[in-house]
Amino acid sequence: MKRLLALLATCATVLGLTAAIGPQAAAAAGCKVDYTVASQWTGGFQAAVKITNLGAPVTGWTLGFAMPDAGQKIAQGWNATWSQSGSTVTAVGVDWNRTLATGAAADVGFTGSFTGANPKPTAFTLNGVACTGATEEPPPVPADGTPVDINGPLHVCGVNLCNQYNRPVQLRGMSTHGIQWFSECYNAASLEALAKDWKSDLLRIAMYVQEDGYETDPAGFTSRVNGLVDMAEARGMYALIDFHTLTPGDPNFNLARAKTFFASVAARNADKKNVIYEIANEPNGVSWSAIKNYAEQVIPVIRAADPDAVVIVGTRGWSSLGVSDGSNESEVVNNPVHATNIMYAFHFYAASHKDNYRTTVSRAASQLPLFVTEFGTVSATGGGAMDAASTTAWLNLLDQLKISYANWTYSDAPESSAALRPGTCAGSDYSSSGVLTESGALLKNRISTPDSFPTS
Ligand code: IDC
Repeated sequence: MKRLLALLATCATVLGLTAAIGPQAAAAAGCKVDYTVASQWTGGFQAAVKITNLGAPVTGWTLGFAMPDAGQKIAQGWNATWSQSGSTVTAVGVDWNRTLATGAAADVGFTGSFTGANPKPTAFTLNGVACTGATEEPPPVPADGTPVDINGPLHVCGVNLCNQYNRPVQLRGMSTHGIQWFSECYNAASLEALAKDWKSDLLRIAMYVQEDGYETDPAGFTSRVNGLVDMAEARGMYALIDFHTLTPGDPNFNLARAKTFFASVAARNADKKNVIYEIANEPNGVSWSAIKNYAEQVIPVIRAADPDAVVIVGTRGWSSLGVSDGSNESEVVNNPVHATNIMYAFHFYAASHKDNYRTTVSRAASQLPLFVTEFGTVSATGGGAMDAASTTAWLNLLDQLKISYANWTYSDAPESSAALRPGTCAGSDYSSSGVLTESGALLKNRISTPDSFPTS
């Protein structure tokens, strides 16, 4: 035993030195250590030590603790490079466990000798930080109340959407289909399910202008939009009023209609906390300067009636920031709309728009306030197979960047982008899992997780 301990002491010095000059490990804030005496015999014992990283990921770690009794000595350790100096014990992660993601654990252990009662060590450090078993930041406690109760009126702060505490928030929700076609899908039961079961933060109200939409009955469509704003408000959801221009792609074609419509809805809803205006769904076949010109005529009309609401401007190439037309966000960055409290729309369809679009959004998000007012889990036709992997990559990116989104569509349209199975809106059940399509199930799963809205 003496020889073994002497050998260990020599190794400890060498290994201790190696650790000191080795690559610097990032500090782990937040860790938990479970120390168990797995077995014990006369004068000897075996300990199992589980180290859980509750902080940021680390690419190297050093565990430190003190043996509580002078007679306790480590003999042989595994899964770490162990050393002991007096009562101070150090274990350094080895190749196969030195990288610990948040929440990941390393199991290490050793055999040792003892002379007294063999008490267990109680205080541990990981990369110098005390392991209290607490995470780096306590997980967000969902605040009570609806999204609108908690966040109040919204505004743009830097590149983010901010709440009444001037803190960035991400809204996650659903878009209607064209309300001229699917009005039976938007009723008390369906909106109740969206607010309570889906925990949706917002409802986008897609009011087509053409295709039997607004242009056929301006007063009727204006009143239907207002009715849906009220239904969303009553359930604590934000309402995104979408002037759903699509064909023709030049929003200036509808400039006069836009001015009439927005003057009316902005005056009527000016005192509400929950309204956001989206002035042109998807400009296409038109230059950014023409879109900007349209925005600079419509925004003052809204501001005259409702000075503080957030306004979202569509972008070139079907709201792709120009990417679908071979351009990119620089045309907007270099020539932004002259207005405050505005954001820019970005749309994607996960099966059609992938890495190059994601790269653009990642880059643009540090320069432009972005809002994904529409996206699909399928192809840009609104049909075809759902691309779960691309959808997940997109939603993870949007979560990370705190970019708000609305999914196309909360409807029972006979196309794979719809969240509800055909026939759902003829019935009264919007809550059971049986009414969901594959896309609906994925989205409900994603949207219904707790929001982390800051409240101070
Ligand atoms: C699609 C609908 C489809 C409808 C078509 C034409 O899903 O039922 O027949 O519009 O009105 C968009 C548009 C959105 C499209 C959607 C899917 O904003 O109106 O809806 N899409 O094609 N941009 C990219 C895809």
